[in-house]
Amino acid sequence: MTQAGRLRRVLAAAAIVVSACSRSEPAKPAAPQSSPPDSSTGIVKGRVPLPTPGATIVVVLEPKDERSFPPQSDTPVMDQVGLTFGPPLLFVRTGQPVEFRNSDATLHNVHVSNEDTREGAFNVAIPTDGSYTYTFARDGFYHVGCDIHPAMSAEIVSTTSPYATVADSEGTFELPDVEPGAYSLTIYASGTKTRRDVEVRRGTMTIATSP
Ligand SMILES: [Cu+2]
Repeated sequence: MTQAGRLRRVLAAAAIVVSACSRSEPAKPAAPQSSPPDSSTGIVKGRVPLPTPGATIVVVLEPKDERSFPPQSDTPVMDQVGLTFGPPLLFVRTGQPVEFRNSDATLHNVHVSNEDTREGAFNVAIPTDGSYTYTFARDGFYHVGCDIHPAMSAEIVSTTSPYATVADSEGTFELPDVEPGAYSLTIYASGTKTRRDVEVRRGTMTIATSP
């Protein structure tokens, strides 16, 4: 191994030790690693162990204090194309409109119910090229189905907070542009819910998560 190669290896090992230590201590102001899109906000990253391969893990960051967020600039859309709902998982904001479309040459309906309470949100038929706009009144996970084609299904996650995302196939997630402050981070994985407090600061922070 070359001198430079050895040095790189030592530095990499040191970086691992530093990051391991910083998890158990109060976070120190981190050296800027990369420039966030807006330097007054934070980027919250983390990795969640996948309970099963391909499991859907939803991560939601909610402020501890009462805060109002600007409305969405674009209306989220759930379409029906080729006897399939798309996207299979849609994030929407509670209290803001969502558009449901039918781009198929066949009649569909959209039947939405709360996954926890089983309470129906709405059930409407949507003809070809038609659309229906609905505003979710409560945060939650919603199941989307079409009674005419029982194989069609999708999920909607409605949150008041704009900071919600889904982890990738490795369990990695990233929430950009987070206003600094005290938050509660909730991880939904295969029917389980874990919650922890997070103090978001400017720059990039990595959350250590346990199974
Ligand atoms: Cu259908």
